Amino acid sequence: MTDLKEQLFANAEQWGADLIAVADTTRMAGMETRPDDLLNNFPRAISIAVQLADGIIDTIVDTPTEIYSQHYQRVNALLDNIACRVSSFIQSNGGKALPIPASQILCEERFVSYISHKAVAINAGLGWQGKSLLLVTPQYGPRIRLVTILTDLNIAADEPIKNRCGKCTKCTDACPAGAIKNVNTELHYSSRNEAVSLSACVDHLNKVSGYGNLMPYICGVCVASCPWGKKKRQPHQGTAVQQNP
Ligand code: B12
Ligand code: SF4
Ligand code: SF4
Repeated sequence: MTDLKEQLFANAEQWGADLIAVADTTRMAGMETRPDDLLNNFPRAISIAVQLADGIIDTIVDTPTEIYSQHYQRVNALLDNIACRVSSFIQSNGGKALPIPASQILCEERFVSYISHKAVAINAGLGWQGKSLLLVTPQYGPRIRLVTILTDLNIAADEPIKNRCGKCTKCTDACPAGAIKNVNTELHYSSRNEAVSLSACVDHLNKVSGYGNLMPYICGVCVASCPWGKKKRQPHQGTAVQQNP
């Protein structure tokens, strides 16, 4: 009989996931969530990534583009769709599921959501937290968007992977707001401001987005500049879904 985790991963891939892995939520104890007890009764968090189209990301040189804004919305919708289907699968197999929206800002003073998708992805080993604060994956660099499904399903957790930023300064050099501080981390920063001046980033986003056909709070320069996202894609080998050994 196929293992439940394998079945879930294969289904998620069919529904549009490019990367998927499972985090042990006890590793995230003490992390800020809304509400505080969000992770109680959810020992696992499934992290899913959908890759962004290179043709779109390459239109971003130093400012967000209208076509990026559209793509951003479509990929968020796809992620929310996959998360709903994964939740139904979990519940049909006797588990409880809580899908976290791909992109919902709950407080525009502190800029937080229910839980950080990046923190879940780091702890599940989908990638590492780059100097830009973004989740950088070996396969697509930061050219992905993320979603999370919390669950009590009894599935094995995956392991975090090592940071591979090294001496690279590309995102620091490219950021039009001078917000990225070129500080590295082994697993994750203790606070966002350790790596990025959040106020400089937000001020810049307020200048360049949120009018005309541009969604608020988009920029994408740090996403576009990372060399890990510019590597030639490997041909699809039958499974694009990552499962750590
Ligand atoms: C609010 C928000 C913003 C705010 C604040 C950004 C920020 N860095 O937090 C603003 C508007 C500025 C913003 C900007 C951007 N955003 Co934004 N944003 C979000 C949103 C909705 C919530 C983030 C949140 O709650 N942060 C709270 C803080 C506390 O968490 P954090 O920095 O993510 O993680 C910290 C801790 O959790 C800690 N951590 C990790 N593990 C552990 C374990 C323990 C025990 C502890 C204590 C801590 C810890 O590590 C981090 C410390 O820095 C998420 C979606 C989501 N739900 O995650 C998208 C998200 C982070 N944004 C995203 C993107 C792409 C962007 C932009 C590039 C804009 C754009 N789309 O063009 C910029 C990038 C700015 C940057 N360099 O960070 C993507 C990131 C994808 C990726 N590859 O990483 C996300 C995940 C959306 C998605 N569905 O994919 N964003
Ligand atoms: S989103 Fe733009 S302003 Fe903010 S850190 Fe990235 S490149 Fe800099
Ligand atoms: S551009 Fe370089 S330093 Fe920045 S996240 Fe990518 S690899 Fe890390």
